[in-house]
Amino acid sequence: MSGLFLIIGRIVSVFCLFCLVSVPSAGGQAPPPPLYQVTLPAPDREARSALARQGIAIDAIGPDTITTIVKADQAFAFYRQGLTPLAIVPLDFPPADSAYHNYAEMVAAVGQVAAAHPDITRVYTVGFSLEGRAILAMKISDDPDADDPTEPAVLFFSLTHAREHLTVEMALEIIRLFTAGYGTDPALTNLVNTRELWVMPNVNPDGSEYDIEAGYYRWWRKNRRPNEDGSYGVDLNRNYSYNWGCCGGSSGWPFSEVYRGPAAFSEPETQVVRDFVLAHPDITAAITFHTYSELILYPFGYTYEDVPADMTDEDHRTFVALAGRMAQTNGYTPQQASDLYITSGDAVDWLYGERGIFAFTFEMYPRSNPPGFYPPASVIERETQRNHAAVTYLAAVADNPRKVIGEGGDVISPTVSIELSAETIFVGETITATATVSDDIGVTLVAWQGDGRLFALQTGPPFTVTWTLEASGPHVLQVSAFDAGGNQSVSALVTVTARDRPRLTFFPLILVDTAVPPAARR
Ligand code: BZS
Ligand code: ZN
Repeated sequence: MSGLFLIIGRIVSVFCLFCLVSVPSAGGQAPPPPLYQVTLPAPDREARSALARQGIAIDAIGPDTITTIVKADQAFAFYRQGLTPLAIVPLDFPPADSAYHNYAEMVAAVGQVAAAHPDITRVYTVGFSLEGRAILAMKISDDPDADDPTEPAVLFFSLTHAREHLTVEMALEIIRLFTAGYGTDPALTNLVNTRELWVMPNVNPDGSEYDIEAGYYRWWRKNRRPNEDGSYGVDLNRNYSYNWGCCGGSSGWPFSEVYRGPAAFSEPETQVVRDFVLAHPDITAAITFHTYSELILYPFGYTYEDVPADMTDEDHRTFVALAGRMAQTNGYTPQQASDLYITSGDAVDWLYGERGIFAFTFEMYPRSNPPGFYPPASVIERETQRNHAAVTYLAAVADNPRKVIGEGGDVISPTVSIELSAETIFVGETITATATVSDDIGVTLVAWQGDGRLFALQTGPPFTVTWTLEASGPHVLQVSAFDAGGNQSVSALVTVTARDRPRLTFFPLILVDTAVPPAARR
C-alpha cells in the first residue's frame, strides 16, 4: 500500500468516506469489456512521444517500455498500427489477492455450486446494474422451485460498496456452508429444509469491477452512475427511500462519497434489492455485509433515538438481543447504526422501517486500517468462517425473531429417546433402533449417529434404523431431533454391545478298525 493510502487510511480510520479517484468511464447498457494492460517497447522519450502522438494513453513508464490500459478490441489493434506489444495482460485483482472473486469469477462460482446441488439451489438474475451486469440471487432450500408460505425466508446480500470485496467471499462462504452441509450436517440440513435462504453476492458489480480493473485498488465506494456534474457514483447505502435525504445523513453533492442520488431509489442497484424484497414478503431477517470495523449494526441509522415512534419497544429489545447473541459468536461489537454516525437512506433502515425485517449490517474484518478494505487473501477463510454461527443462528430464529425476547414463537425443543431391539448382539448381527420423538409443533428432522458418525437423516416417521455391528465391543448410538423453530435436542447415548460368536470346538474322530481284536492287529 502506498504511503498516501496509509496516511489517508489513518485519517479516516473508521470509514474512508473521501472520494479518492474519479475516472470517467462509459455508461450504457451492455457490460463493458474487460480491460487489458498492454506493454509496448519505448526505450526513450522520443519513442514515448511517438506513441503518444499515435493516440496511446501512457499509464506507466518502465525502463524501456510503457504500459497502457485499454479495452480488449484496442489491445489487439496495436498490431494493425505496426506496433508489437510485449505483453497483453487482463486486469484483475493484484496477483497476491487473486483468491478474491472478481465479478466473472463470482458468477462462475455460483454457477458451479448450482450445478453441483441442483436439488437444493436455484440461481436467478434479479436485475441489472447501470452498466448492464446481471445481479444474481441464489436460493437455497429443499424444494427450490416452490415458494413455500410456511418457510420463512432469510436474505444475505453483499458488496453494496465497491471496495468491500471480502463481503463477496462471505456470500460465497454462506452458499458453500449450506450446500456442503446439506445431508452431512443435521442442523444445516434442517435449516435448508425449513427455510428459504437467499444470497445476493454482489449488488454493485459495476463498482467492484471498477475498483479492481486498473490493476491497483481505486478505493471506490459508490456505483458508477455518471452524475450531472461530471463526477461518478451514488452511494447505494444512502439511496433507499426510508427517510431518504433526511437529517444530515447523506450528501446532495454528487462528488461526495455519500451522495444520496437525485431521488430515492434512483439507482438500478437499489431498485433491484427493493423489488426483490417486495416480491418476497416472507423475508423475516437479513444481513447486509460490509467492511470494515467488526461491528453488528441494527436500526435506526437516521436518528440517535433508541426507540423512536417507528420502532416498537419489543422490536428494539429483539434487535439488541439478536445483535448481542450474534456478537457473542463472532466477537464483533453490537450497536445501533447511528452510534457510528447518522445515516439516511441506508438499506437496513428501509428493510426494518418499511418492511419490518430484522435486518443487520455486519461490518466485517478488520477492525481498522490497515488493512482496511484490502486485507490479504490469506484471511478470507478465517474471516468468513468466523460468521458461520451468526448466520446459522439468524436463520434458526427466522421463524419468529421476537422469540429471542420470549415473545411467542417456537422455542420448545423436541424430546427424544431411543428404543433398541436388543442391547447385546453377536458381531455381524443387526439391531433395530427406534427414536421416540415429540414436539409441541412438530419434529422436522431426526439424525442418527452411530459411534459418532452420522448415518441416517429422516424427515418423517417411521424414525427407525437398522444398524449392523461389525466389530466386537461396545458401540454408542445417539439420535438428535430438530423442529421448524431451529430447536434441537439430543438423546442420551445408548450402548449396544457386540460379542464374538462362541467358537464351535471340533473333536477329530479317530477312526479305529474295531473288527479285528487289538491283539490280532500287530
Ligand atoms: C460502510 C459503513 C456503513 C455506511 C455504516 C452504516 C451502515 C451506517 C448501516 C448506518 C447504517 O460503508 O460499510 O456508511 O454505509
Ligand atoms: Zn460499506
